[in-house]
Amino acid sequence: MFPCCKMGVLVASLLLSGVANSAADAGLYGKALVFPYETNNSYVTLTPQKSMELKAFTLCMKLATELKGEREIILFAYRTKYFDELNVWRELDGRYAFYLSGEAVVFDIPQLNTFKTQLCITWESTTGLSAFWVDGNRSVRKVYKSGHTIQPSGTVILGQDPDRYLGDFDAAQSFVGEISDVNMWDYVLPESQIKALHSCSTRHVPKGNIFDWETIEYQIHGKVFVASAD
Ligand SMILES: *[C@@H]1O[C@H](CO)[C@@H](O)[C@H](O)[C@H]1NC(C)=O
Ligand SMILES: *[C@@H]1O[C@H](CO)[C@@H](O)[C@H](O)[C@H]1NC(C)=O
Ligand SMILES: [Ca+2]
Repeated sequence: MFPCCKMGVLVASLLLSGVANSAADAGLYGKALVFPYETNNSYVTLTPQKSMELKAFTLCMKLATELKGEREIILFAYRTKYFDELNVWRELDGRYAFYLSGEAVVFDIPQLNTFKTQLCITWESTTGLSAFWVDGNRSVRKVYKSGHTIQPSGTVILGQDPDRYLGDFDAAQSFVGEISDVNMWDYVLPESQIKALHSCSTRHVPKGNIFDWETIEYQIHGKVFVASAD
């Protein structure tokens, strides 16, 4: 059985790895990041394998949270010095959105919940076609920011929304729950591969060339725990 298929029931195997400014770690195969508290200082930075100057992407992650109601939740933040280049949110009104330095494109999809949901986002600059995918099922497509290029040399953060590089976090926007299987490609994966990722038949899915959860380079700040996914 592949670890990606196992539900993240938290047992006693929590490891505290929250030493600020510790050296980067690598590889989270079979693991989940647990954000147990609402804080303004706990987060994880991810180091991409290649430049994030992007004219297309597929971003996938598995998320579980019990946050609900009128609450913004940051799900992914990629920020350069002055701009939010790619931020993914659950908005106050419960819809989901991503922002490419500017206004958002907003989608009405099923809510995240206490069980793992595989959320993917695809975007492609030439057409601007964008979509959210929930457990392998695609939302309606929207046209957003055609011709745009995401800029390189920023930092990816899980758990907090940086209003400046890299700080001004707001606990009321932080992520509380579990994140695993963060994978990202610099192109749009076909539907068959996004569905295969969800059903764990990943043999024919190329590994993420920006982030690959099996080898991902990450650094934990504050109270974020690495736990076995099973
Ligand atoms: C962060 O949270 C702590 C504890 O709740 C609080 O004392 C502090 O002022 C907060 N810092 C910022 C920058 O909001
Ligand atoms: C996705 O689609 C499948 C097959 O159409 C369906 O069984 C499943 O419930 C859908 N999942 C979600 C999260 O909508
Ligand atoms: Ca903010």
